[in-house]
Amino acid sequence: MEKRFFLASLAATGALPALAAPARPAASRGPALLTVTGAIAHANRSKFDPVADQMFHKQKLAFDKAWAFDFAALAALPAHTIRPTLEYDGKIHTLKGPMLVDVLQAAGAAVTDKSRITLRAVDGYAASLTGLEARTRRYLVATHLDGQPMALGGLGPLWAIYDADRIAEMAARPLPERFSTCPWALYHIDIG
Ligand SMILES: Nc1nc2c(c(=O)[nH]1)N[C@H]1C(S)=C(S)[C@@H](COP(=O)(O)O)O[C@H]1N2
Ligand SMILES: [Mo]
Repeated sequence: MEKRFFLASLAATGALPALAAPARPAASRGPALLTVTGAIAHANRSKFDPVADQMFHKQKLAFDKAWAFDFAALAALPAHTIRPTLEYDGKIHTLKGPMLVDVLQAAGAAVTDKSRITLRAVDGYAASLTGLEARTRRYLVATHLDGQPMALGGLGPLWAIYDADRIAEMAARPLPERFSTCPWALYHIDIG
């Protein structure tokens, strides 16, 4: 059977997540920017390695199963654009990237409205939200700010963010209180 067809039929049976690109061998991938752990169906990398996974180790995290995304894998998912006012300058900015729920689906995560999702950033900052909030707030895993990829050392390379101006509960708050559940420099998502 042709490989592409085989993968497509696997996806159709639910054996593979529908949105997942065929897993590329680790050696041909770019560095993982985002690792999804917890309630996921499949792995595309090894379990937690106390040597290679030092930052996870320092943040006292470990996992048996993980799905890692490089930049290309995230860029291959349907991109959405939002235009929220950011708190740093009070101006409207454009953020683009895949929807968080699509990223989780591509990772084979079983997300329900009650799922507990932890979004964790490289500086250790973490935000906890439910599957319902991920969906209704329409969180993006933003890859671009105002048309540019975001630097590590800035807000990137990934920023979990929503369009606060378009979420009544957030728009009602002062700017500095709208984005507390939006980690920049996102690198890890755990599904409880
Ligand atoms: N990585 C990371 N993301 C973060 C934070 C942080 O400290 N680190 N602070 C959060 C909070 S509490 C707010 S109000 C906004 C703005 O915080 P900041 O000024 O630290 O960016 O970003 C959120 N995202
Ligand atoms: Mo904050």
